[in-house]
Amino acid sequence: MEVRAAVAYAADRPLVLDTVQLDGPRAGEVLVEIKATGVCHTDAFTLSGGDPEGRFPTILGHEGAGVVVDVGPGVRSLRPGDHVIPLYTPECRECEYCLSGKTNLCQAIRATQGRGVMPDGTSRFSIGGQPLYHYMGTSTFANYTVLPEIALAKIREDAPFDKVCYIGCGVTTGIGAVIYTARVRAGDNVVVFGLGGIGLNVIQGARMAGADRIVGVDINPGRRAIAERFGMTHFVNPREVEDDLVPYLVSITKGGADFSFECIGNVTTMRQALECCHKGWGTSIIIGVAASGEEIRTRPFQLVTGRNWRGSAFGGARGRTDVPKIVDWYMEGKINIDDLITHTLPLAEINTAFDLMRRGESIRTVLTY
Ligand code: NAD
Ligand code: AHE
Ligand code: ZN
Repeated sequence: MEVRAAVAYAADRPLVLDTVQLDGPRAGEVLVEIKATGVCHTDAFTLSGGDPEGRFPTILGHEGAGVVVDVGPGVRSLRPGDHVIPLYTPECRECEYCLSGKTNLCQAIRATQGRGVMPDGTSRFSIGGQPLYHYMGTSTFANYTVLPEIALAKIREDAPFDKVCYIGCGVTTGIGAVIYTARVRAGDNVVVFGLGGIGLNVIQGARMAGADRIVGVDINPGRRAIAERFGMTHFVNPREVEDDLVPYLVSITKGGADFSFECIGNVTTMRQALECCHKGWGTSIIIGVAASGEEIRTRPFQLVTGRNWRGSAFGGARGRTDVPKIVDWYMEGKINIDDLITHTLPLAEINTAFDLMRRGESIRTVLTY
């Protein structure tokens, strides 16, 4: 079939709205009509050319929501009409990783996903007979896409697509990092570096967990008001701190953070996030994605003296199990998504969505189809 897609033909170039060819679902695959998608910083990161797994030409996008249109042979858990959220971290419930109970990083299709193809090694998208790469197994910047069954969470039908698409990445990544990865407890002190589409969800998760001090760090003063609305108790603009940032954060958190979260993707702030943690037990969680070739540094003594460095992908959430629950939390008013979606635009204005993010003017832009 012919579908409408924003194609990334090359790194660091604007996306081009084009009509592309999409083949139907093969065994174990599902055709989904995408109704809405968020634009995450990771899409911009890959488009910039900084992602070692970035391949072009491709159809980016990984924060979508839509409706099942058709299923391939062998698909049992979904049928046409089901409402779904695509999962860049699938959940097969059969691989060693899923069965371990220790991680959400299902590996069933990770290798082909990283190469921009479906599990059988081919692409469903093409233009003029030339294949286009899939992205993160989702490619939600198209009004129809094909995904493996294990990469779809079935959600309730009364949930609005243009809001719950954000659960496909940012909401789950931020809230999940707090409750699934860190397991923040009531009374903990938390520091959040980067108050964008992810960091504000970390703030929201920390408030839900009953954290005491929730310190937000951002160079954009415009983030203060919204972060306070979501539960931040102290704002720190590093450009306004006269002495070193780390001791300042240690003092605000009464000896150091029980948990810190890096939501920027900058290796300097990753080091600061570790070093502002409490001696003896503080844990820093890296969420931000750093560019190809970057490495983190610290004095090993920071770890010898009891600080811990960890990471979190998709908030540690098991997609098919946890995403429908997070949709319920939204529908029950337990989490706020609406106020983080600062812009809603048609797909045709996708390049504006990237510009708004780069200029720090949006938290999340949602594109509708
Ligand atoms: P965003 O652009 O919306 O937010 C980034 C924020 O960081 C902005 O508010 C910006 O002002 C602030 N910032 C930039 N440089 C800073 C500095 N030096 N000091 C303090 N603040 C600074 O981005 P986002 O969508 O929230 O994504 C954040 C990061 O998380 C990105 O690296 C993205 O790729 C990554 N991410 C990771 C996962 C995961 O599963 N691990 C999921 C989604 C996004
Ligand atoms: N492809 C990059 C890494 C990108 C990355 O870390 N992706 C996160 C999700 S970011 C969503 O906005 C993730 O889930 N990583 C785990 C995984 O298996 O990809 C690279 O460096 O190669
Ligand atoms: Zn994302």
